[in-house]
Amino acid sequence: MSRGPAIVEQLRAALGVHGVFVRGCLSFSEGEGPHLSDGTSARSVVLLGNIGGSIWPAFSKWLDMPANRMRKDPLDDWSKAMIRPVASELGATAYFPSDPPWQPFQQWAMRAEGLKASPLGILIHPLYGLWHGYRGALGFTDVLEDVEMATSSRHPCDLCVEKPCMAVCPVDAVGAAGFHVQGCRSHLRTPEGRAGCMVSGCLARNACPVGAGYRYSAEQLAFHMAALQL
Ligand code: B12
Repeated sequence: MSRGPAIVEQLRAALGVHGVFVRGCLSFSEGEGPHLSDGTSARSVVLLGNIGGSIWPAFSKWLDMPANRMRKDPLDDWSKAMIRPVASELGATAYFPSDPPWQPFQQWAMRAEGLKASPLGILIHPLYGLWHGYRGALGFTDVLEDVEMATSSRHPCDLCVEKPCMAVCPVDAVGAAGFHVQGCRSHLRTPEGRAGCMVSGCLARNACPVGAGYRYSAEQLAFHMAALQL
């Protein structure tokens, strides 16, 4: 019997209280997966992440503690503090999205959850829209079988005729040519950007009609925008 279901259960029990969800599981053929801490290649990866503002209550409480207020990358530090202990219990190698070398989290999510890219560059989920992200992933030496996870082949952007995300960016940073990072960042430093996107979040992301119920709170939006501007 595969240990997959027991691992998923243990992850849910350890991380669910922090708002971190098991998002998907994918397997690799020999030598194709990311490096494990023992130097071999992973045969499976389990993706962990937030759905809507699920992590915000636990993370903001942690961030309020005096020892955490001055951290440079608090969300990365928090994610590591939550995920590393359970990775160690399971004998898994933990990967984090912002740690170099960047692991292909979005490719993994496309494979594990069937997600597709939105015009913003971030993946759109049929239910959660653009309001989700990845907090870490765990690599295992074996293929985890019998793990039942939801996947979707539907691309919500195909059904969206108006595509409001592509019309609202004041500096056209979101367009057919992809996301223009410098244009976005320069705008965020202007008085208009500081009073607009920096306060209420990326206008293009906010304009997406999919998963509006999972939208981040004003506080969380401002936190992510501040991180993007750095
Ligand atoms: C570098 C990076 C950025 C750069 C983008 C530079 C660029 N032009 O590529 C900057 C700092 C600008 C950025 C911004 C944001 N990012 Co970013 N970013 C990353 C990071 C750390 C590495 C991407 C990468 O190169 N991976 C390496 C390659 C090998 O992996 P890959 O899966 O094959 O790569 C895919 C991406 O490169 C993607 N891609 C191509 N062009 C762009 C452009 C943008 C803006 C993004 C986000 C992705 C993207 O296409 C590739 C094929 O699938 C990833 C984490 C990760 N490890 O992947 C997060 C990540 C992609 N970002 C994420 C997010 C949420 C954002 C922001 C919304 C955050 C914010 N503060 O608002 C913004 C997006 C701005 C917007 N359009 O609204 C999420 C996306 C989740 C999702 N739903 O898909 C990730 C996965 C991090 C996470 N913790 O979940 N990001």
